[in-house]
Amino acid sequence: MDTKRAVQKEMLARRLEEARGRTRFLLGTVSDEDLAVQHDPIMSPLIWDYGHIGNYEELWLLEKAFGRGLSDRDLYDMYDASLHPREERPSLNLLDRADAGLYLDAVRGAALDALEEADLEGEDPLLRDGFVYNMILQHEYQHNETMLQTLQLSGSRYRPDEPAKLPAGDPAAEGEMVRVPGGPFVMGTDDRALALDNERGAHEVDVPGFHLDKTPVTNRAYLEFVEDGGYENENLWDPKGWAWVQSEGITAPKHWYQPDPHSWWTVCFGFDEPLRMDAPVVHVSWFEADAYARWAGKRLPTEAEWEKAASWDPETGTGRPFPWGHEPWSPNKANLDQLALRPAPVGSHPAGASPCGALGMIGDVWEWTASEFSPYPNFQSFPYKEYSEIFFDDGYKILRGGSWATRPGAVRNTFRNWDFPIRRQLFVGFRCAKS
Ligand code: AVJ
Ligand code: FE
Repeated sequence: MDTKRAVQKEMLARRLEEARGRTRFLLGTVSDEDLAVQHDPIMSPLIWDYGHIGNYEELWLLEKAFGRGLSDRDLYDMYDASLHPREERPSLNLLDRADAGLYLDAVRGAALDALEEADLEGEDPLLRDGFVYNMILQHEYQHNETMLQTLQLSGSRYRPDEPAKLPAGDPAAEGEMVRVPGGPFVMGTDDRALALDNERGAHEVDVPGFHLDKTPVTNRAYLEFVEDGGYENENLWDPKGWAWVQSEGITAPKHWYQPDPHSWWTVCFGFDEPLRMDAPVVHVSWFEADAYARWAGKRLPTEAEWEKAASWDPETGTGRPFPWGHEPWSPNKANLDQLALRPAPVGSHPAGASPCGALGMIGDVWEWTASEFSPYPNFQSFPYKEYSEIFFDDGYKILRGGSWATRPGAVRNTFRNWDFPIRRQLFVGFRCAKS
């Protein structure tokens, strides 16, 4: 085996170990009781995520890529997300922490054995360039963020021993807009090693020139909308959004409250704290983002506008994988990787600026866009319809850019996330655009 392939396999093996370390770190903070409870009807019990991470690895890596599954069908069935809606998951006979731990170890041992023999240069598109390994890695990263959403919803106290320190913000960046020049750019990618099916293929899109907020909307700006009666003004809302705020009695972002009529506080992983005015607003629905944008005389950017602002370098006429360029993430470029527990003050990562000068495109908060989750031209489902295809054109809105809770290997300029427009459990905010 040549050295390049040996190094590639060694890197994949290390990443698999590193990912598992994070999964176990997150679960290690949670009591057995909290692991088994369903904290919210839209989330799984954390113990389901744990077993599901192992079963996904078994299904795609051992069974599909190598034809060497270990478990019986009942176990596959139990952890198949498309067979069991979340409300059913607590009543399944799930593996407990100790048994799930043994199961994940058995799968992982077999996965590493298989990696030694894998032909990463052959014709099999699952194995070629390590695609299936990268897919299961990203799956574990994605569930790590889901697990943090569950912990935040649970109200249980969660605080790692050493939270990551965040740099100071730049007050001058708040409220500014940058200009993105008009013209065609290349959206999406043809990459078949890392990219997931919905990011393919690369295609030209002509995006007229527009202005984009330099940073995500802050708590300070959002509070002005709240205090200006934004939640009582029907004219600002999409009709479905208006029906939603009315029926749910929604008057502010999720987790906000007023301990007295003059102050606004929030709950961050079980700890009460005053709102940090210079940080992006988080835990807002698409409907709230859309209403704020109308109030501000702006609109949400389309998905194509977002990607062009994050990636397109007019000087070279090419796209960048990350706003700052081709280099991998480092902590000075963006607030990612889960250990800060919150978005940073806006303007705090100037080294992560995109070519047009937009800040915080990756990290801090996911950003709602105006666009529906739809396939790109020439989309081909791979390796399974349940990753993307079954969700297309079904009322999901696109989110871009990852959050502080996203692992660095799970986000890039082309990455597409999606959820329903009423959802607020995500670490999600937004920024506005103007034609
Ligand atoms: C891409 C985040 C929408 O969590 O629902 C996890 C990813 N797919 N397991 C989700 C996913 C299968 C998915 N999102
Ligand atoms: Fe999953």
